Amino acid sequence: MLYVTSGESHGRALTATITRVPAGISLSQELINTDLARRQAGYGRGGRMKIEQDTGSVLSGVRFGRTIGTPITITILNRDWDNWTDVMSVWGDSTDASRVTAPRPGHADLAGVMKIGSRDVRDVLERASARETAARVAAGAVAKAFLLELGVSIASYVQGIGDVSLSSEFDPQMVDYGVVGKSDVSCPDPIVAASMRDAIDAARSAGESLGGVVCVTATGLVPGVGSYAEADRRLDAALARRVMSIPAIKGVEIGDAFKGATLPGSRVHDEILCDDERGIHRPTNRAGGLEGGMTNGEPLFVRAAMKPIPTLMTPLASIDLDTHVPVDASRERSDVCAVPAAAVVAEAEVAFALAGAYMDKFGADCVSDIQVALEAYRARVRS
Ligand code: EPS
Repeated sequence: MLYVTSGESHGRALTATITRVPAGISLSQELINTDLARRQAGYGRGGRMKIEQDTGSVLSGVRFGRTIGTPITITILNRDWDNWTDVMSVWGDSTDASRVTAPRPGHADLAGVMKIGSRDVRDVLERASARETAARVAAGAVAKAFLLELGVSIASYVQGIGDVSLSSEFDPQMVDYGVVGKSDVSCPDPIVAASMRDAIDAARSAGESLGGVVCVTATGLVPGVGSYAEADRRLDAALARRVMSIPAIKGVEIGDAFKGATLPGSRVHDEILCDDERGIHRPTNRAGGLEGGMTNGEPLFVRAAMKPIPTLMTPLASIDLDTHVPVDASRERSDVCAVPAAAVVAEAEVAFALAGAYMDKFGADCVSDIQVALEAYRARVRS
């Protein structure tokens, strides 16, 4: 299952087209819109989220609530388009007044205008904006719905915002997603969540922005999805590539990778046990559910580090592209912190990585055939 998105941040609409979709996935408007609403929420979001109320309209590929094995196109109209029809006009000529000429350090602005030969940063920033991730989340709802048919659920929480973080001893297997769902910073610990909010308030007052760390989990996985044999089928590689493709994500970790790099092997690897009640099982899950490029049947844990948003209300130094004289980097309305939103986007990317790997192993055309293949595999592994 693959997707492609289109659309500019202040253009008319965003679209996602999802291809290689098996027939028979049960889908609902609610499934799509719930994740879109989760992506919009979160403490630290800016004024844009008060304007938008993202709704995914399905244009193709679904009939009577089920996929029919054809490409699915979903559109999300930008309500803010009404305020940008001049600056973002499809036809006519631009006016100098609408040009942006002071690239923001940390954004795609400078390398982008060099790359495409433009003298207007807006040609770049409109697409480099994380607004595009709304379309990814709509697409991700299809991948998640497919995985649900196979007993796989995906969730996420925020581990850290700025220098406020859950303790390094925090066990991700103990997360109560009920608490996470009620937290406006998506943090499972209410005391840490309060400190995260304080950190966001302080950043806002200082004209600053904050990044953080999110953790995505998938449960209900069978072992052996992915590959130890071929580099491009290793599931850890697919997960890292997909999660890394999210704007502002600068690092990806599977399980306790970075902590494990500092410890001896005996304190890193998860022992293999077996008893009558649980069958083969692991007393710990430091590997984060992946060994040898494959799922091992334990819950998957993927973490991602998000850099602070580059648009700063107290701007860093930049230059004017026309004159090369020093100026403040441009200020656009933006978020102080979008880490809770990034967690929802990361869920979508993890869902696509897993959906692709499941389809490689169990089939690609029809959900009920895939379920039969999965059950036969489960039975063989059990025996
Ligand atoms: C975003 C929409 C944008 C920003 C933000 C993400 O809306 P606007 O530019 O109109 O305020 O709030 O964009 C960025 C973080 C960025 O770096 O461009 C969204 O829908 O998520």
